[in-house]
Amino acid sequence: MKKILLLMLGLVFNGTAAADEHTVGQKDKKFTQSELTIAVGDTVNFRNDDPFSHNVYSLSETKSFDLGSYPRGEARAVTFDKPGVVEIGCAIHFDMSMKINVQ
Ligand SMILES: [Cu+2]
Repeated sequence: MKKILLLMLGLVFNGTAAADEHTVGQKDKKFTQSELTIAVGDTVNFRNDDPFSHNVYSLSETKSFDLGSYPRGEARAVTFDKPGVVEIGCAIHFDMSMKINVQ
């Protein structure tokens, strides 16, 4: 019983340990930041601020994902759970790119 309680406390602690949220916009066919440094466990919200659809994806080993394409005003979130560099792009506009350093 004691063990379980300690385990639960540990989980609560880890879950709230300064996990930050960041927002990166997509505006005028560019990511609003070309580079962003975050901590392991942080979440980045990718928000489309253009009047047309964007995509967000990464093929990086540190974090590979594809958020699909979505319209203006919509945001989709990714939590980065491993340290490393993540190269991010938009599959609709090939010259859109940014880099996230997860530390
Ligand atoms: Cu785009």
